[in-house]
Amino acid sequence: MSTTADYSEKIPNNVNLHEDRRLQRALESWQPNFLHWWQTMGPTLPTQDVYLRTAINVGRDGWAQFGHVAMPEYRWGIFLAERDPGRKVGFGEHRGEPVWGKVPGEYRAELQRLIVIQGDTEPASVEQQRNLGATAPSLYDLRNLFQVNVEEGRHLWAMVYLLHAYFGREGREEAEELLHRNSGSLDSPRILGAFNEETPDWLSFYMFTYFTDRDGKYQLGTLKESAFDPLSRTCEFMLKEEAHHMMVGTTGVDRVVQRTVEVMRERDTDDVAGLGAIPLPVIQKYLNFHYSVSLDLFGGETSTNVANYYTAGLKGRWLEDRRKDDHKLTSDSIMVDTLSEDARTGEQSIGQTEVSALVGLNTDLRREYIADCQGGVKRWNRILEEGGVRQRLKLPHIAFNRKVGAFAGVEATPDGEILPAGEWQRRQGEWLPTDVDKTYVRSLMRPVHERGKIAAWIAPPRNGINGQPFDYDYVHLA
Ligand code: BYC
Repeated sequence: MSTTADYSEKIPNNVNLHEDRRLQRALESWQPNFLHWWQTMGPTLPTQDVYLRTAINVGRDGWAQFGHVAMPEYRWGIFLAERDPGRKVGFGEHRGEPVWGKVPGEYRAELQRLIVIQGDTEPASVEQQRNLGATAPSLYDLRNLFQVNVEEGRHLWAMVYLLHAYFGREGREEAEELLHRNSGSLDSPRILGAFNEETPDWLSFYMFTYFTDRDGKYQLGTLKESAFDPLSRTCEFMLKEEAHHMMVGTTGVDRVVQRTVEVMRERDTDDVAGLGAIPLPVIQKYLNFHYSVSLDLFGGETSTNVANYYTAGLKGRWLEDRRKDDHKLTSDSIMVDTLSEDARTGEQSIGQTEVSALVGLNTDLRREYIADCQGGVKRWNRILEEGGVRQRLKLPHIAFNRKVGAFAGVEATPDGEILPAGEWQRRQGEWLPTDVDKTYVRSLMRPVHERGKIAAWIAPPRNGINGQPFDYDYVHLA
């Protein structure tokens, strides 16, 4: 493997694709299907070119180049992080053994499933965001949207490479299916719930890139630990690109909050609806929605799937090598959130219960994620505080609006109070965006496609991209 990508090839790669003609041919025959998918399901706004980052190298210094690119000609490629020849399995029953360069027969089905689920999310997000270009608040934001989109496309390539290279005919069939399932489709929806939701406006986009892309960060972090070395190295490189997606979400919400604070101060009112900014209670409702659907992406609080993945060495923990235990967890336990029912009164309450650490691994990962999400809320609240505003944003309770896991069967408030079904129906508009809220947010979504200009509902960014100023010509529209 070389660290620099070979761009003379039809498919840029650093995996010596030319040495395996069969694989190269198979991927080259998938390529037009991918491009067809991009043209029909990808960004709808016509552009001439976009100032994009393209991965060129996986080495430590300088891994990407920037330049104006016509999007359909973007060089989607296959990049794996450098191989560590001495790498050993870090956890589970194979701990200490050399990592695997091929898929062990006994773990084939599980590995394929994990790769397909991961692969399915990438094109799904592009589909969800396809119409946002038409309402971008600035050329800077438009460029960031497209950067996220092309990189999610590349992440699809990353998973398709693994399917083609290591899973034979079944892998090739799964790669086709990744282009056939579509976000929100009634007949063949995307696999995970959050990826069938709409991203109809830019507040949703920033919340999605903050909360849902962050699930991606944590899931990729656990797959990076995998004993299946090609998966590990693929995820390691994807995480590099993912950092920009996090930045788009974090600073996007920053800028919305910032602008709301400015308008609240200028007009000396909490009620900024009608004044062109997004009211804090609406921001809170969007946050509640995106956070709760993203919590679902971690699976159930307890899961035998995840216990098996860990024991087999397929999927580790977040920062596995920093954990101070035996990395096998066969005799450890963990407290997980649970719903219990009073045998006498039938009353339900939220509590905790002790389970084997292995079956509680989804909870372990979700906790790492929640702690990270608190960081965003803290910084948004700092903006409120510095702006002299007394309201604060917060993460809703873990049981709020859940469709997967222990709390799927109950309705709880953002404070964790369990509600009778009728009351939830009546009150959910206090906590989740209503049609009125969504219509208001959408009414603000008018395109600002002029260089150096920005929509009134969001503050400009502090920094441009790659050292360029905010008023740079990031996108040339068609
Ligand atoms: N929706 O045993 P359980 C990203 C199913 S995001 C629908 O608790 P497990 C990105 C589950 O499949 C990261 N179904 O689940 C972000 C199982 O079905 P079966 C994506 C769900 O396996 C933004 C059953 O319920 N990567 O990269 O422990 C933009 C019982 O569940 C859901 C991954 O997720 C759901 N939310 O954990 C672009 C990594 N949750 O077996 C990209 C790979 C669960 O009974 N996936 N189910 O038929 C995994 O690690 C695991 O499969 C999951 C689920 C964490 C998803």
